[in-house]
Amino acid sequence: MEFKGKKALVFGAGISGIGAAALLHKEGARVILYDGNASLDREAVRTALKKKGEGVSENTEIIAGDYPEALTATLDVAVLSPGIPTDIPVVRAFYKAGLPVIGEIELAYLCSPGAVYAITGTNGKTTSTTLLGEIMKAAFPKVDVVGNIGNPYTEAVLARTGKDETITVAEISSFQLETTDTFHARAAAITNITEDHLNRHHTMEEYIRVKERICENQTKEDLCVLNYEDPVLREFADHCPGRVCFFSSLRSLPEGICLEDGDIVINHAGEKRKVIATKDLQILGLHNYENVMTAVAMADFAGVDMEVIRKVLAAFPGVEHRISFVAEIDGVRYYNDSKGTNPDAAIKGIQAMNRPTLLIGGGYDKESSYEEWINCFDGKVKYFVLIGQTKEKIADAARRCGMAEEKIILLDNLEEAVAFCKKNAVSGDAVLLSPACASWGQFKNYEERGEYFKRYVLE
Ligand code: UMA
Repeated sequence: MEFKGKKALVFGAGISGIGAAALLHKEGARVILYDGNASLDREAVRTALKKKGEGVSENTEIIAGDYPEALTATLDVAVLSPGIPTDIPVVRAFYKAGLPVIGEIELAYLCSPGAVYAITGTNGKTTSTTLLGEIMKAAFPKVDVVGNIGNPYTEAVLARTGKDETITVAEISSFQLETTDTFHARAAAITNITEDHLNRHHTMEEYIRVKERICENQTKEDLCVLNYEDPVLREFADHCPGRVCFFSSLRSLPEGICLEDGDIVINHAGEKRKVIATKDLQILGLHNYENVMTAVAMADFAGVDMEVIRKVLAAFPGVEHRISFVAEIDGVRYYNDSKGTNPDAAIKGIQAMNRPTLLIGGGYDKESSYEEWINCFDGKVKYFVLIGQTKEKIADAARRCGMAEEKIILLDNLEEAVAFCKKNAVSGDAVLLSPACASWGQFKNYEERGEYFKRYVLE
């Protein structure tokens, strides 16, 4: 698709919309940036556009609030931000009028096709994408890590010039996959598919269908990495257009990447290659080993030397605030899982611990129940250190689950909690912040809580 001289509407004035507007300007299109929010901060949008390059703001007309229906007939293309559902009346009217509708990802891809390594899945996609990005950066001169991870693909393409050899590593959400068309991933991965975003996709079938679109346009020359333990994905392998590489954290696979006696290995054509021993990784937990397998399968396909892969894996501290290793002090390892903002996420946190653990929990009350989380402690929790609005509620749940009273420690704040842990942990223990609650009330967000935790640990 050629954009020069075209009149393009960009729907959504968030970070994707700003990137798309700037890229369309660079491609020679006239741009209208539309946002449904009538009280959109136009000044902030203008400032963001200005930062994207000369003439971007001047070339962009901004419309906010009700959509002027007569505009559609004058447009050549509409570009949707990920947050715009494709079934809202305005977008339905675009389709009805025969207007080409593409997403921000498709726009970026059209303007800079090339080697794309794309990862989707309900969970694990940010860690897998970050890790793959690190490996690729260690092996190739130009790599962009883009997409749902928080860095719009269009913005990365904006910085590219002429015939560009940059490799794109992309985290792609189901929202973004609704509006791809020619987007072609040289290697794609689906980490897992469980119930999520049903308010947008309406049914599980539709959510699965959209996720599987990441493999659209692939051929047998391309790689598709799938989780063998996910029944939906195992079935998808039968009609997936790419060459499938399965991974499993629960069994040995004769063909694929898997865990064998604590090692991550690749089995292919009767040959076994050891990637790394899980004890040499800093990130913990089966779900993280799956993230490692996803990234390794894709990097190996890209031809990255196993020594390079191994080196990056051993140094990878994880994604900030997700069971990430902070420091080892006097033989005690400290982990920050501030992103564990609900019991389900916190279950992953404690399951990832392989040492006696002093667990810091509690925070803002979202009216969750905590028994399932506590029942996963598996005898590992030496002290259960509780803070925040929910501390009494969690303590009661712990008592109901049979936890001994002397293990339950109620304190006022995170600083006191870390001080208690430092005083009472012994060499060989772990200290884990994994609150199972939101941070609000004591902190702005989970990032801030995680930053304070690190500061108190390192002080
Ligand atoms: N808007 C409308 N009408 C609507 C919906 C939104 O006009 O019906 C407008 C809003 O008023 C707002 C703008 O659209 O001004 C926001 O656009 P957006 O929601 O697409 O957000 P962006 O800031 O462009 O960020 C998007 C992704 N957001 C969503 O998918 C909701 C970011 O993923 C992504 O990092 C970014 O593009 C760069 O690619 C966030 C996310 O929550 C992190 N993703 C979901 C997830 O991970 O679960 C899918």
